[in-house]
Amino acid sequence: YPFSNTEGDSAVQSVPKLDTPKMYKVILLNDDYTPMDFVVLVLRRFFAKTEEQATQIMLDVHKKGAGVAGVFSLEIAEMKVMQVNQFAQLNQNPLKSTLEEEP
Ligand code: NFA
Repeated sequence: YPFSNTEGDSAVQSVPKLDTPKMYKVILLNDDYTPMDFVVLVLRRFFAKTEEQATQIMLDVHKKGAGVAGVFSLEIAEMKVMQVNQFAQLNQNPLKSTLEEEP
C-alpha cells in the first residue's frame, strides 16, 4: 500500500497524508470607503494583531488591493470570514474578507 505498486511508478502516490490538513488564508480586500481605523480594529479584534501589526497589514491591503489577515484550518477560516463580513456590514462599512487555499 504506501510503497507497494504493481502498476508502475505512475500509480504511486507515496505515503497517504494523514497529518497535513489544508490551511486557508483569510484575505482582506481593499475598498474606497472603509476607514483605516476600522480595518485596524478588525485585525486586532478578530486576528489578535498588535496595533503595529494591524497597521502594517491594513496599509498593505490599502496599497496592494488585498492582504493576508491570518492562516487557519478551514473551519476557523470560515468563521473569521463570517465574523469580519458581519461586523463590517453591521457598522455599514463595505469591507470584505475571503478565503484562499494555501499553496
Ligand atoms: N482604502 C481605505 C481608505 O482609504 C482603507 C482600507 C484599507 C479599506 C484596507 C479596506 C482595507 N479609507
